[in-house]
Amino acid sequence: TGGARKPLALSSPGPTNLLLEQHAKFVVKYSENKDDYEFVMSEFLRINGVYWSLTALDLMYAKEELHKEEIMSFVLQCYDSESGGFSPAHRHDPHILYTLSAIQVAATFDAMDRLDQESVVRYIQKLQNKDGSFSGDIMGEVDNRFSFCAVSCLALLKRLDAIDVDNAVNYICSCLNFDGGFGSQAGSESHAGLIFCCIGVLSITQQLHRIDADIIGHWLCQRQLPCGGLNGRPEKLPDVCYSWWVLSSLAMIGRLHWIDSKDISQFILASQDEETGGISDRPGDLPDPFHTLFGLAGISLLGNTKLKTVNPVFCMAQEVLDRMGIKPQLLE
Ligand code: GRG
Ligand code: ZN
Repeated sequence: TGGARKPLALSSPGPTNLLLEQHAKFVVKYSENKDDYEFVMSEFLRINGVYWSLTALDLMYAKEELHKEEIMSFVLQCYDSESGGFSPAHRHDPHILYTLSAIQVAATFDAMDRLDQESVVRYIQKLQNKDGSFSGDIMGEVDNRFSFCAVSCLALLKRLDAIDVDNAVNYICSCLNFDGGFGSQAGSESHAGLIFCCIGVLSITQQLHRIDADIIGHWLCQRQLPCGGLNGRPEKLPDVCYSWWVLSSLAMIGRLHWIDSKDISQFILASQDEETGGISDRPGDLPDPFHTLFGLAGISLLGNTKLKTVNPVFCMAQEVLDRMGIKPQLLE
């Protein structure tokens, strides 16, 4: 394939080593930049930004750089006791997306006992619809991302019994497309991010036999472009975050070795910012905590031993899941 690959190869090789210290500094600085106008607009103010930053640091063995008590008090400020859900920030509206981030942060800090677990479980339970799907909040929008969030929250809370799991899985399976992939709802176009969510639900619920791993594995491998990076669906640009959505999906179905790991590593490494630290969506763009986490998590999945092992389903350090005794299904 060498000849065909050249025109779209990486134009400049960029960094080729993993710049761990710079990334830890980048993430910590991001979280401390509180007076900056840009900070007000930035992700660390939102609870999902806290999850990205904390998990990135944890994978780099640098979680202690963040102040546990300060962060847990922010998490609890995001709690909406009326509904039982978490909002992105104090006095905003609760949503299942932010509820997952809150639980992931609490789990990583070994602080699950600070949550009002019964009320959180009830919040999630109420979001399940008759057909097994999940709404993201009281507005009612249905999306397989929300099924993933609901099922992972309940797995972390050890309360999967609170929902109709069979129905949740049946809904996911009803979204399977002819190309072997999944979209956001029944009939929607296949997308690597949604495939991650759907395979994630099947993995947590031990139902991976319901999909054809070969067909979906091929679709996922076709996301790799000549430059080494992966896109989320055909005809789209490569993006570092898809290294995570695709590689973790392949890892769950035991097909990670199907992809060219040298080329994808090189693409992620080339997306590092040598000056500021941090990883961006593709070489030459500005770094952010989201792509820094998913770039690092991808590199961890590919076996880099300078990072903690990441769990492909929860995108958290494997040792956190081990400590909690949570074991999603992974195909050989
Ligand atoms: C705990 C790791 C973890 C995740 C939480 C929210 C969530 C679960 C997963 C999100 C998965 C994801 C990235 C879905 C993508 C949704 C989507 C349809 C994006 C399309 O966006 P475009 O069109 O991007 O801007 P492309 O790259 O397709 O052009
Ligand atoms: Zn991205």
